[in-house]
Amino acid sequence: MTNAPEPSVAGSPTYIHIDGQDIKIVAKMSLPRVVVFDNFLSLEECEGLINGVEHKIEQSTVVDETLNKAVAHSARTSSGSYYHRGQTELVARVEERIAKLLNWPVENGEGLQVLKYEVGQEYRPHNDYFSGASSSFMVSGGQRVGTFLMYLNTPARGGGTSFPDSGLEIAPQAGSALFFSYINADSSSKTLHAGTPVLEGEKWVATKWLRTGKF
Ligand code: PD2
Ligand code: ZN
Repeated sequence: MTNAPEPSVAGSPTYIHIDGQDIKIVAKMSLPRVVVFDNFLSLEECEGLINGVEHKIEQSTVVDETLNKAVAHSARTSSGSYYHRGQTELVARVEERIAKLLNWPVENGEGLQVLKYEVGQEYRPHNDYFSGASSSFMVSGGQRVGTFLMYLNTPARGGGTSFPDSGLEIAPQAGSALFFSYINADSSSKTLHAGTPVLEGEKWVATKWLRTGKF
């Protein structure tokens, strides 16, 4: 293991095979550090992750580091829910696949967050790392160093994940996944990003945040 999550894409393989899943490497970028994958999840796995939380989704929150708690905010209009790490056989299998793909221990990952966006809903530009060195969110696991975002369905229009500093936008496609990392946890990582508004249909994603230490 290295000191940062990173897929083994040196040498430009077109596929990475993990436990019977042929994961396609679609695109990579060095700054921001971004790698896009297709066929990370099967369609059955996408449906399973949605079905497991659909009955209990609630208005999403954002981290307020001043109040030291998660609060509702107009910048994030989606709804969502969480899985604890290893909560179901499916969740454990997906987490194991992420750990192998990114060469990063399962124990250094937060539980999976699942988000649902309806037409007009979005997640405005933000960073996933914590800005305050003394944030209470860092007591367990330390700083976030990477994000692995899995697209669970394909909205008809809109709902891409954009990186405004570089003009990059990833289109959501069921089963595909976006990895980006920010080892320095500051703006030099160029990982400011947004979930653009869904224009038609709905969008479901699952996010795994990766920490420096055991979470
Ligand atoms: O749903 C997205 O595309 C998105 C965009 C930005 C999700 C997140 N951030 C996140 O979960 O942090
Ligand atoms: Zn984010």
